[in-house]
Amino acid sequence: MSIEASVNFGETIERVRAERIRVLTSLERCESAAEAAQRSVEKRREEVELCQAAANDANERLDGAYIRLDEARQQLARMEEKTDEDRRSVERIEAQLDGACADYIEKFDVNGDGRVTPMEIMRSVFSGLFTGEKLSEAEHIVKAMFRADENGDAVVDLAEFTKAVRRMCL
Ligand SMILES: [Ca+2]
Ligand SMILES: [Ca+2]
Repeated sequence: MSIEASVNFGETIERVRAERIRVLTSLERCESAAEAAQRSVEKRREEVELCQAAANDANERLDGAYIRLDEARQQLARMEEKTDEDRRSVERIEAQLDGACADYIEKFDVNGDGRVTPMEIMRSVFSGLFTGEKLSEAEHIVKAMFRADENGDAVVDLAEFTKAVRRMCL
């Protein structure tokens, strides 16, 4: 080998060595970058799992809330149904009471003007509507009817009578 050739050979070896070092350094950098990326991916996966667990938990609680809401709605519907029933029942009782009041006024109302005077009540008493022990009941009724005379005109009309009876019964 000539001197020139051996110098060239030496340079070539140096270049190859330098290139090898450069490639190895680059490879190390790539490996550490890959490891960092791997760690980052694992961290992200853990975060995603935590988020999923939180979402599942929230979903379960939401389901529970929906069930409770549904139960509350059903209960409310049952209460409304019951309230309607009660209202209808009260209306029936009121209608019966109003009918009974009208019957009473009619019974005492001798001249048929829709109002009852003390004289008309007394006439009913003496015409045999009330006899014997029923007389004390008649007195009680007369007193009650005078109490029902709200505007003090000495007659009890159907409105006054109905109001008084409702006050006593409802
Ligand atoms: Ca009358
Ligand atoms: Ca009156």
